[in-house]
Amino acid sequence: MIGLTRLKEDDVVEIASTLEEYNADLVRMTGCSLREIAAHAVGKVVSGGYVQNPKVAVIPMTCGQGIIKGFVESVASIIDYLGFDVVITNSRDAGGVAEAVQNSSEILFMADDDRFVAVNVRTGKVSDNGDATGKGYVSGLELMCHGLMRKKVLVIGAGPVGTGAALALMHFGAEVSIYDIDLSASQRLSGRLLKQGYSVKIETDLDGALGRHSILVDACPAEDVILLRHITGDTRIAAPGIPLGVQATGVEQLPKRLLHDPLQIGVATMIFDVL
Ligand code: PYL
Repeated sequence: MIGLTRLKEDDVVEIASTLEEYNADLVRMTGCSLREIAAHAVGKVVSGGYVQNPKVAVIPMTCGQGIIKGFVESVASIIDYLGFDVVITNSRDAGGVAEAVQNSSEILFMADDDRFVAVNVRTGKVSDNGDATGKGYVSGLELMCHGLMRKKVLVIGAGPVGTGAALALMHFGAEVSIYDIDLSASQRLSGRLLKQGYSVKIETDLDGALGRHSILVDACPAEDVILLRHITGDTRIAAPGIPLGVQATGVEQLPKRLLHDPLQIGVATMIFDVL
């Protein structure tokens, strides 16, 4: 599997300080807050407070390519913004896990180079960032489009995020087409969905497919795949992919119709996934 795009310090450095502004953007684009989008993604109703307010710990992991400066701080800031009691452990790796459990944290967040997970140590529930990001972005897209029932949606990228998005789109009743630069990846995803009773159309010509779809999920790690000429007045884009796949001149055409962030929607959906 192609590894996840590894975030850089520049991708996360401004997250904590712009959460309020980003949340206002989400409300403008979808009518809902980050918290409401995440809860909608996992089918949970959001009350003002939470019946249970679990303690959350975010654990730095030094394995593989190691720490990303600002990563755990950004994750913790999103969780704090959503109203949860969150700490970053002083220890890292196994020591961090031990510290979190010993300080009675119920939900642990940690990421190595291959997986970013949230685990609920009380219930055993696990949420993977790829799947949660796909679900969370589709939730925002569904709100932005005022429903996706029987609407054609093109998913670009059949990796973990694209897979989570395709499953969520099926849940919302959309007609899903999938494109991946690796045809076998599209075929694997199509086969997996067929086993769950869903059929997706496989696209092999991205340019043609972009000409035939106005609702898009950019779940691939490439730049400039969605060009200005592909964008119309009806275009709506959920773009979890890092870096952003929409050409810069196209972004200007989409002030309120493009969802894109490096971590916020994914992390918010993860915590609601394991509550
Ligand atoms: C979770 C992100 C979303 C996109 N790519 C994923 C990524 O960058 N993964 C690597 C995360 C490494 C974190 C490092 C730390 O600071 O704890 N181990």
